[in-house]
Amino acid sequence: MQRALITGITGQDGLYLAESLLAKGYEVHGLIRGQSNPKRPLVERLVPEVHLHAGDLTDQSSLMRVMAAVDPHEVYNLGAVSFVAFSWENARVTSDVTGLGVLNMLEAVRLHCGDDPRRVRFYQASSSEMFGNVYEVPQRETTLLRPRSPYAVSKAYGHHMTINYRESYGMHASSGVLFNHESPRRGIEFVTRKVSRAVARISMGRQQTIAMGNLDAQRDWGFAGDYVEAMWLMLQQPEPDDYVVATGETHSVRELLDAAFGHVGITDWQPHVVLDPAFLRPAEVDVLTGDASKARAVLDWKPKVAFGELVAMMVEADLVAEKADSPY
Ligand code: NAP
Ligand code: G4F
Repeated sequence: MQRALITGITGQDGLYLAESLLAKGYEVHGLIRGQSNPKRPLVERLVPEVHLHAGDLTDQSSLMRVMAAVDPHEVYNLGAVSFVAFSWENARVTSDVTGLGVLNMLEAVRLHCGDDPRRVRFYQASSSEMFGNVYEVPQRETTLLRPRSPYAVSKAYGHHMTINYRESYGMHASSGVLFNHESPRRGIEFVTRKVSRAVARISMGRQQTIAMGNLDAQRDWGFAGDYVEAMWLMLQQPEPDDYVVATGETHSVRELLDAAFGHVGITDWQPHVVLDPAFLRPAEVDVLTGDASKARAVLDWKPKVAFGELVAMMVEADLVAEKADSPY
């Protein structure tokens, strides 16, 4: 039986990946941090078969202990401080977890592998945010990085460190440069979920307005369930590599508002949206568009859920959750 270890098991992607690997017959292990993690009950309810192990990406010895206990065939490093806006407020913590945490995990894997550097296959959750103030459109694996936030700088460090460990030690270490991917499980701080939840509440009369930042920002938004399949496919390849994972389609935050409010029959959303400078960022990534043709050609991967379906799925899920008074 294949064994996988997932860091970031309590996050959006960790949960989808765990479900996907369990369905493929894997024994799945997850790293969970903190002495009483508030998301533990959620993980235990959604994926009760997952074995949870205490550890933290900033605590090297905890990672080595978990590697020894699990002896995994595959490691998916999804753990991170992942909210870009927060990364300016806690740049050091972001660097420690999202940046140096990758080095800690790579070292734990390398030392566990001993004389056989390919004994464990490693996936690093890199990000399209690394492209930042983009050098070219669309962005592909060879596009130079120009990160614009402490989060993106930390991800760029983890990305290059993953490549360096592959080249230095011959490890099977791959990096997925994933563009924004969303779902009903997305944290409520991210723009898609913030909008889907507010739209559901506004349509039910529970809320009147939503405070927003830059409506002109554009993102290449896909569905998280599709993107975790690409992670798995990368580790099934004979050789490790880096892949862009994206839809190739870009929409503005304004279009997101059109689609979400439109789904509940509100065509004029202006009265419900208040612009609040508190949600503007010190340095913005204006537009991201990915070219996933390499993933298409090598991994035979392509997204299944389109932007309109994704927004509808998220608003529907929030309507159900609000009606049940049990937001996810
Ligand atoms: P998420 O929902 O924010 O999940 C982040 C996970 O990291 C959580 O499980 C969190 O655990 C864990 N974590 C935070 N600090 C940690 C620490 N010190 N030690 C161990 N684990 C820690 O993120 P996501 O959307 O699932 O994304 C998964 C990964 O892909 C992240 O690395 C993210 O940066 C990257 N990524 C995401 C996207 C996207 O659009 N979603 C795109 C590109 C790359 P707690 O619950 O304990 O906080
Ligand atoms: O949803 P966001 O916070 O996601 P962002 O910054 O693109 O980062 C996400 O995707 C990355 C991949 O490219 C991941 F690596 C990262 O971990 C995370 O998952 O913001 C999207 C856009 C931004 O341009 C932001 O300025 O929406 C704009 N925006 C406008 N008003 C807002 C708001 N974002 C948030 N969160 N809240 C607002 O009120």
